[in-house]
Amino acid sequence: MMEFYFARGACSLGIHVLLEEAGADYRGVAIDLRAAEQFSERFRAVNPKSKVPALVREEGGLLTEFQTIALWIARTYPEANLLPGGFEGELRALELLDYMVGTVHMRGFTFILVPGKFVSGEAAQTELRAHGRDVVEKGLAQLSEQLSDRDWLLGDYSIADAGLFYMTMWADRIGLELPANIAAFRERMLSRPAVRRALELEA
Ligand SMILES: N[C@@H](CCC(=O)N[C@@H](CS)C(=O)NCC(=O)O)C(=O)O
Repeated sequence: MMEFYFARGACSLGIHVLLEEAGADYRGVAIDLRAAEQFSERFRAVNPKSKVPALVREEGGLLTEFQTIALWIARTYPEANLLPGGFEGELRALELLDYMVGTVHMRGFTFILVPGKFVSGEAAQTELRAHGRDVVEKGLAQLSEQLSDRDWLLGDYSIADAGLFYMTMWADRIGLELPANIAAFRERMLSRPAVRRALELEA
């Protein structure tokens, strides 16, 4: 059976949602980031990058990186309708995910949540946190504009929405108020059975 490595409340939550949306047959394996389990020999043997999400498929082996795993799920389970139509639709979904994961997450939330990974000293960490907050606020404003008054980022529900969902959970964690349309988006996500199942599996 396919194995999905995740950490509770991490970005892997978005992939957990997509696996549930797709009705995939998988076994979830929780990695405790607080206990630095990502650096354990056991997990490094699975994913030498020491990162979640990581998906070990029955055929084709390990797949890492949020966007890549999301695309694989969408293409492997087409009946779940997780990608907008055509090449252009696929590009738009990946463009959004790249922005969310590569910029808002990696250069925003990460700097706010774990500045000590990058710089030492209180002043430098405060500065990095402020920079991260700026990136996140700009990112959410940009995503709010993209969402506009639609239910989902690209009109129909897609892999991009799973990315935005984990960002809304993280915004909550750092006490950041969401733009009104993104707050409403989060409520819509929370009413999806697949999202509720993913959250229960991570509780
Ligand atoms: N570029 C990776 C980022 C994944 C990532 O940053 N995962 C975090 C959790 S949200 C992680 O595993 N952190 C552990 C660490 O950096 O030691 C992806 O797209 O999957």
